[in-house]
Amino acid sequence: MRSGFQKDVDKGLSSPKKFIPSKYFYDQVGDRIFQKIMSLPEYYLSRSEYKIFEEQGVEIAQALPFKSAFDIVELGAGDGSKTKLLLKTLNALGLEFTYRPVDISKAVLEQLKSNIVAFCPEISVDPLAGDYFDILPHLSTTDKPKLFLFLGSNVGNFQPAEAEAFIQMISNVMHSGDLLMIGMDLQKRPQLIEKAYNDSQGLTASFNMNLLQRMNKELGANFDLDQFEFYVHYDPVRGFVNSFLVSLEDQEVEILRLNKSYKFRENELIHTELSRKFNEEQIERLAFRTGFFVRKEFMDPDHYFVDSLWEKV
Ligand code: AVI
Repeated sequence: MRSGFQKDVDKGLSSPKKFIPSKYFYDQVGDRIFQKIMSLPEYYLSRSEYKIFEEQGVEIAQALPFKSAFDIVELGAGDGSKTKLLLKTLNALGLEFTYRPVDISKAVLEQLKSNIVAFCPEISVDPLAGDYFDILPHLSTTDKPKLFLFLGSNVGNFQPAEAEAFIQMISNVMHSGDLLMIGMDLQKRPQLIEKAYNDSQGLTASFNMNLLQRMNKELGANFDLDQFEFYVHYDPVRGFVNSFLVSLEDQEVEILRLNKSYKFRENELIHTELSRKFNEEQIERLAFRTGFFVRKEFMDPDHYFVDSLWEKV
């Protein structure tokens, strides 16, 4: 049977406009490159959101209406470095909650749990291992109020219709009065945004190129990395950063595990990622269309990034 990666690569490279979903950036090498990207001077996103949690934890706590114990369910928690700041503040203010990070990987969750417990042993952590689609429906059966977290501008990596469908899926398991906090990167000076994805050290380029390396390693492909180039473009009208790998010549690549060859024309593009930037109106509209109203917004001092707190109607 074909793996998800095999199916997605075949689908993407057989399409008239070639693409590979950006979720495949994150193998071990990709994870390491992404960690480095987050420390780049140009990549303001992580720092901006970190500042929000560092400086506005008390205000976030004050915006939570829960009168009894509640669950904090985090989708895509990563290493929890931002979330633990918030959890510590909520705990120090005497709020009673259980932190329930959701991830497909048990190993990631174990690591995350020990990070949180080492940072603040009083926090109760109850990880949920599995696919979002399997886990979410079970959550609606516990009657505790819930705060969902979907941070880090991860929502920006979905196409607009997919983002709406994903939020709708979360909304469907929520009860009236439950909350969802979404981290979104805001539209700002185009040069600043473009630089975050076109860094001087070429880390984002390697992050993209790693997709080719990953296909070589895992699927027995024979991509010649010198025959592809990274290209990124920000469209300030739509708020879309689109990343691509460009074929530098007419070439044919064989992928052994797929028993197939794929032709690339000179200058043909493989779309690798959308990193969407939002404005206020789009945020309000997305909230409204998925059954929420915007309760409060938390921004960093430069107003680069927002953690938008939505209440389920
Ligand atoms: C994970 N995600 C929000 C990052 C972004 O900014 O779209 C991934 C990334 N791609 C290039 N640099 C960082």
